Amino acid sequence: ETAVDASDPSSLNKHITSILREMWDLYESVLGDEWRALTYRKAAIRLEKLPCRISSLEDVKHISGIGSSVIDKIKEILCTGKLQKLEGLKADPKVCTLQHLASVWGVGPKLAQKLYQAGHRSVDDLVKEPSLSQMARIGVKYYKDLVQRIPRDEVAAAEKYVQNIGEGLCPGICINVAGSYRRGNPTCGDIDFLVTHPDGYSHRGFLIKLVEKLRSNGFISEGVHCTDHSSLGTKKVDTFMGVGRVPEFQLFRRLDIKVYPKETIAFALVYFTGNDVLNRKIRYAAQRKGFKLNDQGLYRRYGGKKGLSSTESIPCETEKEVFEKLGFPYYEPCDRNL
Ligand code: DCP
Ligand code: MG
Ligand code: MN
Repeated sequence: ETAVDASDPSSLNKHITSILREMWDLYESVLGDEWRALTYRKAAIRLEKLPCRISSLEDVKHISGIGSSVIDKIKEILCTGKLQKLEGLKADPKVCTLQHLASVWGVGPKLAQKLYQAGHRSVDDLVKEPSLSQMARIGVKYYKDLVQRIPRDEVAAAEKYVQNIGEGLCPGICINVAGSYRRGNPTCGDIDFLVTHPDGYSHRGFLIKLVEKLRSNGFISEGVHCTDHSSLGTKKVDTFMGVGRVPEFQLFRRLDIKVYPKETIAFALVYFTGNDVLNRKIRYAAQRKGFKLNDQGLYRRYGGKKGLSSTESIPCETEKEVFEKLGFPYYEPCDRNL
């Protein structure tokens, strides 16, 4: 029996949600089945918000918003304490190996399959694989560190450090960590820096200078600097993805740095604060209202759901404005863990 912490409603149904979460993770990161992953994810998060413990089949009747196939799985968990389907997947040596390979940064479910077919069975094997992308090679090299979660105080130290370096290179530059850190999570998977400049032009060419400086002082160890075709974006976004170590800390961490002009920073902030489930909801709300939303803007759409959209974004200076224009209720960052 799982211990129940009365102060935390999400622990009330851990006996069910821990299994649903395992299914979610397997489908998403190992089997590459996003739809099934989302189904389990939604169910797990729904149950984690229930104020009461589900302990009998009778209780299941009162859960709303979960499809019948997952309801059946919840019933099975209640009756037997486990889920046959999960037991089967976990007992499959191929699934275990795929899970191990896909836990490398830069290796997704598809590549894990390919590497498996090429005969690889462990992350150590991958050192010898010549076809790996630069990102996956970094993922292999720093594997042991990158699987560790990052405590908030380390992210805070990283933010302060990079802010100082940035200010020295370009006065007034605005650098903040978004992602799970901004949502207030106790630990983070990576550090997501967002950069802009209030004068509207000094952000240009800044990323190269920043990365160069952070490399020379040993903060950044390795990484890839690219001009990203952002999600459906009309313009390109200056991006760095790599690995670094915060001064006074031990482990190498994943770093993402993205630079946006000030006109688009509100949209970027919404997108990179996430989480991804909220982003999906907001995008969907935008679509219903005849808009298209991405990390760079909010565009009016002509001619139905798949129709063309305007190339000029509707201006928004703050996150609140973005939510408002969509008629979407405003959520504080700490309430964006959907
Ligand atoms: N994002 C998204 N869809 C994706 C990937 C990312 O909408 N497929 C957005 C929402 C995320 C944000 O970008 O919150 C940052 O991406 P991360 O992968 O860094 O995720 P988080 O910071 O939310 O979590 P973690 O602690 O795992 O880094
Ligand atoms: Mg992150
Ligand atoms: Mn990230």
